[in-house]
Amino acid sequence: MKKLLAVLLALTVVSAAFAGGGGQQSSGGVTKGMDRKIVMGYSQIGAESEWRTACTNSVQAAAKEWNIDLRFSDAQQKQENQLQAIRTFIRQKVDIIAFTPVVETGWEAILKECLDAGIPTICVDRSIQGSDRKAPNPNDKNDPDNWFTAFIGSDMEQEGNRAAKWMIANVPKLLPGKSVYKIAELQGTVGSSAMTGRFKGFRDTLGIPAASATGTGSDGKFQIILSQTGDFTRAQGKQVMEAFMKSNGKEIDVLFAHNDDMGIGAIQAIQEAGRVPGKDIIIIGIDAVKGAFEAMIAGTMNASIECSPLLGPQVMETAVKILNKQPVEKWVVSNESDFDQTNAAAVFPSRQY
Ligand code: GYE
Repeated sequence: MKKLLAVLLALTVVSAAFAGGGGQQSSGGVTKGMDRKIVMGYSQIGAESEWRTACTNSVQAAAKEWNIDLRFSDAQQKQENQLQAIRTFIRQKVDIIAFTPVVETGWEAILKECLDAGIPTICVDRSIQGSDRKAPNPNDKNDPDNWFTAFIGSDMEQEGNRAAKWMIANVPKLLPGKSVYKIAELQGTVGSSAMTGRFKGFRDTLGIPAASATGTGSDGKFQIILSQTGDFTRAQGKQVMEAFMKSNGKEIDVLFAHNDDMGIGAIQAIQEAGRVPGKDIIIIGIDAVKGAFEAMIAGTMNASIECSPLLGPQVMETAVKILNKQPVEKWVVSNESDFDQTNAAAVFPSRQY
């Protein structure tokens, strides 16, 4: 039985490391900007949201475009699968490794293994604990910013700030005549930088201590009454919102969802509980995916804070620079906007994801 399990596990690791395709067969030629074809191991988190699918598509398309041999691995949301995939990449002696850490902690050992093997790493989208993504002291081995070469992605804390700012500017106009607005929050995957950053940024702008799940902002007008994780998925967003509607359905004025997928799932739960999403309960999401635009145009969602998943081209460009020993920014920040019902219809046709 044990042997059988070991064989099965080995098979899953191998297939996990090669799942996803995306140009792993070398089709010859050289990588753009290089004198040879380079191999990139890529550890993606999974396919939990529309955002993630758009990110994966962007990475796979960009690898083709740059003629990079991409070994793409889907971790199905589990850190242990990511660690196994990265170890496989080290064994295969790939030229460079890119990865999105599902949660912030638990990366020191594996990243040091990459350093020891002389394989540079690019951290994509989510960051690791203790990293401020600024140039570290090269002699301080304990500074997490020394464990990877470059970070490419958004400022999650700022996204939380932007969501709160949109709420402060718009909710009193949409729901006039209230002295306190009660907020329910759907958090992303617990312990991921996308969740911790958005959680903190939202509270900072309102003047609520960053460590408290619930609480009232400094001007007394906004109160977070409920906050729970929906793990960034539509299904769980709906489930948790159903529970929120049961316990506090009549009180909730605003839903802040750490991503659009959970907000979209929650729309259904709100309708099923007999309230009108987008009117009785103002919904603010993050990502600005197609589904959110459709909901904004239909009037069921109110705003979405853009977080760009189109990171592929920057990942490939940065990889080539690193391998050519050219200087790269420690943090390549994405360019983003905010959208709501006033501009959704006009912008929708030009959206790429
Ligand atoms: O917002 C969410 C996804 O890490 C920025 O992960 C990403 C987040 C994104 O599942 O939809």
